[in-house]
Amino acid sequence: MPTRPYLLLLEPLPDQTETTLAQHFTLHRFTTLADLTPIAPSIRAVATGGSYGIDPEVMATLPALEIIAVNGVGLDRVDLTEARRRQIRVTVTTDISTSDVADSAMLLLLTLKRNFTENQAYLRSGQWATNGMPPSAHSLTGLKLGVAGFGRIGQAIARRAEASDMKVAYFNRTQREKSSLPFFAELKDLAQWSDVLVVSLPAVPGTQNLINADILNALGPTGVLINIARGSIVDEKALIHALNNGIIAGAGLDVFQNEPNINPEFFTLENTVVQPHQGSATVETRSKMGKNIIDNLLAHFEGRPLLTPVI
Ligand code: 8YV
Repeated sequence: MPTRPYLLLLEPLPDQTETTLAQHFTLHRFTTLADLTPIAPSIRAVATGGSYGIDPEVMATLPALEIIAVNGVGLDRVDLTEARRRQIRVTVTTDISTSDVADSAMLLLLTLKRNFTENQAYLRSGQWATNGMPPSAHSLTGLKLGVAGFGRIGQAIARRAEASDMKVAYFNRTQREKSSLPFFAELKDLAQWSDVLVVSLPAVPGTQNLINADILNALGPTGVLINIARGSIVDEKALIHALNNGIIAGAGLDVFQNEPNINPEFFTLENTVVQPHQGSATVETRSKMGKNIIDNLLAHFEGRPLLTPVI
């Protein structure tokens, strides 16, 4: 029987996914470069998370690498130029997480607007019986929601916002002819128009710190920012300043710079709701993403076309 190809796991996958992978591959879990070095020449495949990617240093130590299967849709931490140069195939979990990530944007928005966190704490501390009702929250109905980045996830957020009776417009690199929603060619104009600005842009060099002080000023003192894309798209210093000084009203954040060692200011900011990069983290979606990883890797090693290739 031929030896099973060596697969380097850079980020843990669901148990079931790892069990199936172990039936077809010799798994090696990444710990340190030193630990990887002896086995590095044998590694032919990598499985990694979208937010984890692969360090250029790690990629450089794998001379036999043929394929990188990304457990996500973000490619900001994979050097695609180098992958192309080395003819390494790259796959992503196209469209599998779209609905969950879009739901996550609405979850953050509703949590913020409807005072969910405060109301739950209020009830649990027994204040309902002693102090009566907490202060009323704010409605989504009629608010203007601007989607920055109108790809699959941005469009799914727009559909959900429309179902919540919000007005929706979008900013994108190019106008989507198929959409009848208002298009803004300038992000600042969209921010000015919006009560809620949702970031669903890809993290590419051109979007780094795109949500800066200027955009936050345009969003204004009643505006809120929701980010379910990548931390690198938001200038966090400017965001923290804006949140602390009433330049914007609040933020709902699933993603941060330097995850998981995020800026500790986010631990205590009152007008902010946060979660640790959970957009696609449901059992159902993660299991489908895991299947996509397995199917792409098996297709590659069995000489069949990849399911969801980027390269
Ligand atoms: C995951 C993601 O949290 O799709 C992406 O790019 O960031 C998320 O779905 C991530 O891939 C897990 O590391």
